[in-house]
Amino acid sequence: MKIKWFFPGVISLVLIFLVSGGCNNKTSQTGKSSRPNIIYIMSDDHGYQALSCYNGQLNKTPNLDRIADEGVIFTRAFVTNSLCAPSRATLLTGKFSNKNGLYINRAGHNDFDGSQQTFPKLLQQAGYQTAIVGKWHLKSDPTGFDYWNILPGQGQYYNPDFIEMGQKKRIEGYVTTLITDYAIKWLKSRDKNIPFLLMVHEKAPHRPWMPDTTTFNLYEDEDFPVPDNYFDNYAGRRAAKEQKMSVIKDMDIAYDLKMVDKEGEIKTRYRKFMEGMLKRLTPAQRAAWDREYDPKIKAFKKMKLSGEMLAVWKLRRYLTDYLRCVASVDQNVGRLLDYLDSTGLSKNTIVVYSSDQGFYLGEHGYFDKRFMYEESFRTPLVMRYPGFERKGEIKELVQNIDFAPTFLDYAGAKIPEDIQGVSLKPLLENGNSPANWRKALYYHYYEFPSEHFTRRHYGIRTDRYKLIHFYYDFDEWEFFDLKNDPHEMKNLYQDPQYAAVIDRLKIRLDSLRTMYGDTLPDPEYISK
Ligand code: SGN
Ligand code: CA
Repeated sequence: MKIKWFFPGVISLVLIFLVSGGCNNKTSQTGKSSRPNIIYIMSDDHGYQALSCYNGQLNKTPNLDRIADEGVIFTRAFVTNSLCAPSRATLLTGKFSNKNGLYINRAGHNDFDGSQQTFPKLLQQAGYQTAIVGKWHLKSDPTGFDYWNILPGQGQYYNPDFIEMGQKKRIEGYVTTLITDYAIKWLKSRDKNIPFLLMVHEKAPHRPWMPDTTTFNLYEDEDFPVPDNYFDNYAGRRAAKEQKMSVIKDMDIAYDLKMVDKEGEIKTRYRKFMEGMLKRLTPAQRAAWDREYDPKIKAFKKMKLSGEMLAVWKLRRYLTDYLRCVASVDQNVGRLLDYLDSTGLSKNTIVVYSSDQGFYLGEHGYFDKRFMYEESFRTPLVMRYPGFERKGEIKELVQNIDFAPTFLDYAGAKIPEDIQGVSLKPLLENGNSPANWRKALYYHYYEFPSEHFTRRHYGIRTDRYKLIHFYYDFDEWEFFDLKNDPHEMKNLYQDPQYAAVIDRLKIRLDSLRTMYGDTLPDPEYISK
């Protein structure tokens, strides 16, 4: 206002133009913008096997499929470090862990340095209003957001606490619905004259997979298919064998699978944690919960399962809860899409759905993530925007370092040199894929020793091959020919037939490490 009063006429128009971001901005004098809005939705631990648009046989996700049907589906989208906090830091910065400083989840080490450059800050500088609702998991308060309303830590499924701009409050309801309520509320209250970035970060379907009572009718008695490698013997793969994320051995019957019997006869290591979570439920929620689980508990106790029968029961019990959590995510994404359609926002809004990483749904006998094997290295990624020329499947290798530059590119903002990802715009705007797209991906996982005991490792993946180096307390390489062995069961590292391929891959791996600046030994603090 002051500026207008002080500099009348043409000068004030020029100033408004410059203050609002200059030529890149495409903001008209009325304040209306042709730059797209961006809604980035990220779930937590949603494996691509549990979206029907990825030909998943497990469930139906009509609303997530709608994004893919109206837009694009990436079938080779990957993360840099398959763990929550590191993925979030990569998303915000467009950089690998070794550059953004966030390597692991462990308490005390997942404080994101919020003073560094992030894409929401750059969008703000370019004239966007920015907001984030839902899981944050980066310890330090969000920076670069005009509005934030986050879950503390991992958050709770039922009646969760939210921290809204620094104020903590317990809110009654189911987390996925509440996050969507807040997202829509913010969309309604925002300044309608300037473009926005809204990040919607789900808690679901993270462990311990507590479904909403409204989904209890789904997947009852469903005989989910058991993956071919559920009973993997891990021959030739020591790190794959020595983990602690086995459904059979490590999944807790009371905590993970909700067999908290009233008689207290089912005594497990983590039972008390589920008991604690159930205390949060209102009497009505608890009554609905008990109506669902009590008969299951009774039947389970009666069956006295063991061996293979118990193993398969555990997997199906796990999948039922997991997929019910996914169903809530799908329904709530539908609510958000309906809101965008009904307000006309769909016309000028890029909608992205992804996860912080993939997840094992029994493949290799696992739950959890962390490994560079496909199920957790990959992540679902679907996007829609009327401005995309490309439709359908995109097979190019993309990674979560690419989000930041893509969003900046669409906003017409400058992409800083130090961002390590590349904009996906050339893939989305042309009918054909660019010839010079990346041909190999780099990965580095650090959190060991830790909860699921996944060894530190780094590696390279090309269209066809994968080479992984496990290091720290032992030194072992794994090599897979994904064309012949898509489920990564045969480590061919010692196979002389592949010696030349492996030598070449090692050279490419070294050059990726150099390119991404990841040549130093792991930072000292991780070892403590
Ligand atoms: C919790 C889970 C782990 C999970 C990590 C990281 N245990 O610690 O199973 O690997 O989160 O998940 S739980 O008993 O607390 O459920 S991440 O998505 O945040 O990286
Ligand atoms: Ca996660």
